[in-house]
Amino acid sequence: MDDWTTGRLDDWTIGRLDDWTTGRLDDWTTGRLDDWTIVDSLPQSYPIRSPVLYQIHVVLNYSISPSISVSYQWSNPTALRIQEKVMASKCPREISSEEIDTYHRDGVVLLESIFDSQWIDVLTRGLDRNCENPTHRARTWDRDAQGRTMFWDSQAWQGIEEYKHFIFESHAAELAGKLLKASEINFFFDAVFVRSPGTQFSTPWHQDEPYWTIEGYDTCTIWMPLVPVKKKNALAFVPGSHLSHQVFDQYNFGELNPDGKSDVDQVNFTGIAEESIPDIDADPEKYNVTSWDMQPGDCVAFNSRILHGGSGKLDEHQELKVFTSKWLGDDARVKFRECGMDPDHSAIMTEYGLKPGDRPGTDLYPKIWSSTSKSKSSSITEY
Ligand SMILES: O=C(O)CCC(=O)C(=O)O
Repeated sequence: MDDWTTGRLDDWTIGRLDDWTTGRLDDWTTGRLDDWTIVDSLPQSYPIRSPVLYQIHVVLNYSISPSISVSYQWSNPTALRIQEKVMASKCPREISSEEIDTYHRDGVVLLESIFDSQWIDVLTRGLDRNCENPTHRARTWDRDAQGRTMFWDSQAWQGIEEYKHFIFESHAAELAGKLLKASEINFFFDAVFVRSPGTQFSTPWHQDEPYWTIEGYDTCTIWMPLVPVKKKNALAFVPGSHLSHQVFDQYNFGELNPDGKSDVDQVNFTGIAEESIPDIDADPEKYNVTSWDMQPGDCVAFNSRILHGGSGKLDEHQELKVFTSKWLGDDARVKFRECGMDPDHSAIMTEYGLKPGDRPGTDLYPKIWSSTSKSKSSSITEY
């Protein structure tokens, strides 16, 4: 592979691969990648890891094998040596019918050890970059007298290659598809919740769907702690509450704005609410409040209609970094709400030609998985 001058690489990105185990790709004869080219050169700004060694992360989008992550090392631009690692997007096990039933009965299910450490590393690197380069939507939700913070950002995936990689190449969409028994799954958006050690801020109890620019039962959030979290600090749920049709007067998260950021999304449910949101913390047993001790690699998947909250109130040296991805199944449709939306996607949806009642799609809400196509988990070839 010394002659690295032809072919087509449609979509490649730079990433940090420090933790990756690599393997030599000596036999490049399968014909899978004979249709590629380098479409750009190594950016000057990319950090040089040694005087003669560069590493770049290339994502090959190829029709037979959906994506292969490759790290290249070279000592000069023409003599190219290739090392590769296929990023596992294989679901480590089947999602059982009991787990699917639990998801629909309770609105939430814990899936233990469902993402391997590589995905946690990818998302951790992405989260670090996201915190360094927040989007215009990002803000601190809470800052206390000791300077402890709770940071939130959302829909950062277009600028964070690691998030993109996870969204397109992990088995997250497949998980959502299996749980929702969907025929297809579109990505909705990502959101991160980052608490510095000891932060006492606790997420108010709420449902997600009433805030969203989407309406439908077929929704799934995958909540992934990137560090260990104890049951008492993890996101908690009221099982079964996703089946209630009560319209609650919910919290306006726009009020969480200690830095006085402008243009923050606001909601006001008072005009449409039938009742106040119950005081769940006052009687957790009554509501059968449920949460779990979780390790990186575990996730909870939950329906956007379920009452959830209560995460936080960390021990002194405990931090909490959470990556969430939101997925849309068959009945999800665009909805613009007069009470306000948070995060409010109505302007960007309109810009992309989406209107109320539409099935979300376009490059903004890409279709990632379908029950009829061979799933990524089985189509990746391990070299
Ligand atoms: O992690 C948290 O504190 C809040 C998460 C949440 O409410 C959500 O993902 O909808």
